[in-house]
Order: sequence, then structure tokens, then C-alpha cells
Amino acid sequence: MKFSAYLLRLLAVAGLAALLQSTAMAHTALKQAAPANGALVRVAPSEIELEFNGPVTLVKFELMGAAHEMETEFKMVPEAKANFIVATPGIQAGDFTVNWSAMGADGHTVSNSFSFTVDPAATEDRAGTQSAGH
Ligand SMILES: [Cu+2]
Repeated sequence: MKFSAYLLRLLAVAGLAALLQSTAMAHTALKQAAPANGALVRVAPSEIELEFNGPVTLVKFELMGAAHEMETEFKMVPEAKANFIVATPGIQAGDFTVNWSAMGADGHTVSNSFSFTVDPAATEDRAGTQSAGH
């Protein structure tokens, strides 16, 4: 009687631990970016913000302008974190694509990209959508 109650409690604890672990090991995804995917902004951003769904090591951050790579202040750091702000001093008007790769807690490296437009002549900003992970 006492033993089976103990066993049930043990099973409940093990189940909870497994649940917590599977949450922690979720695949890496970009939760949001600013500017967002598909966004149109009238003022050129001096930095780009990335927020992932958990701590990652950002191994690549490449900003492409029209047919050429733009300067950024991205530096790979070994510490995993969820939020990154990369200074992008060279952005002016035009179409831009960010190509990123991030290694998550599950050990997988995920690569994706998103694009936005800077157009000072536009009548209003467009918010864009948040990009999905894998
Ligand atoms: Cu994964």
C-alpha cells in the first residue's frame, strides 16, 4: 500500500521531468525580429534585433543588400542567449535580407532568413510577419 503510493509519486515526478526536458529541447526558431520579415520601414534601422525561442549560439548573421553583403558589427560569442542586437551602420534605402544560423540547446544548427525594405518615400510603415523556425 505504502509502496505503490511511493511508486505513483515516482512515476509522476519522472513524467514531469520528461515534459520539462522536452520543452527545454524544443527546436530553435526565431520568435521575432525587428525589422520583421516583410516589414517596410521608412527610417533605416541602425541595428537589427533577433529573439529566439530559447538560448542559442548565433553562428552566422549575414546582412545582404542589393547583390552585396552589408557591414554589420556581428561577432560570434560562445555564450548561448535568446536575444541579439546587431548594429548595422550601413543601412540606407533598399531591400535587405538577413541570413542567420543558430545552434540551439538540442545541438541542431538551424538556418533561415528574413527580408525587409527601407523606403523613406513610403507613406507608412508595414509591420511584416514573424518568421517561423523548423
Ligand atoms: Cu532541432
